[in-house]
Amino acid sequence: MTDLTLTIGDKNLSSWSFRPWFLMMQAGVPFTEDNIALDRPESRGVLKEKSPSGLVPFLTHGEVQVWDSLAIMEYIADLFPDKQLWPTDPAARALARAVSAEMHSGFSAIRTVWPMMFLREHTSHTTQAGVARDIARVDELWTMCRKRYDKNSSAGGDFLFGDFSIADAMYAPVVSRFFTYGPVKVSAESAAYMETIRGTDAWKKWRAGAEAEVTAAG
Ligand SMILES: N[C@@H](CCC(=O)N[C@@H](CS)C(=O)NCC(=O)O)C(=O)O
Repeated sequence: MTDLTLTIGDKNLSSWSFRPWFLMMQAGVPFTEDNIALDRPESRGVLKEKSPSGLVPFLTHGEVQVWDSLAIMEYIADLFPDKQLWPTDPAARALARAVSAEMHSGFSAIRTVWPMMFLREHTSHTTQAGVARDIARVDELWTMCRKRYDKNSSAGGDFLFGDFSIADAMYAPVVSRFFTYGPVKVSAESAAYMETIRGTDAWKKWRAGAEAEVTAAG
């Protein structure tokens, strides 16, 4: 198979980049990483020249270029069916897609007011009404999924749908924000889920990469 190259932004900042990188790393999909530093005088020009959408992330696979985090993850799921990156049960898969789509198109208050700053924890912040509403909805979704697909269910596992899936990658940057701007009040199921995500190898590797980038930037 032709090599996959995933182009991403700064690991400390780029929440959209985090999603497909986290998915591919956690699922053991081999890929080459390319980086475009954001928020620099030259960033816009580099993005315009290299990226189909002028944004990161984007995936290059031979002649194929895929932009947009969710489209990239769908493509990876198609390329590697054995990895079962969506739940196999149709009802669970439909719910996982709905939960992922809700993240992709919603939660604008969290995304605007609480930008991802991966390396920071317990940052002083404000919690506006919109943010509180978004937190409550995320908590509701996580709690519902964890209760439905807990260890005693046939899917059995610690992720949103039991086994690791695209839905977990969609919410990984939210987990980061909840640590950065926390402590955020969530259910016991959601709190345990956040620790599951923070305990993954992919999370630890992304964190190490973010630290290295910040150190290199001085
Ligand atoms: N909906 C897109 C959003 C991509 C996006 O907004 N990327 C940001 C970085 S997190 C970006 O490239 N910003 C650069 C800029 O606006 O100049 C996706 O899911 O990939």
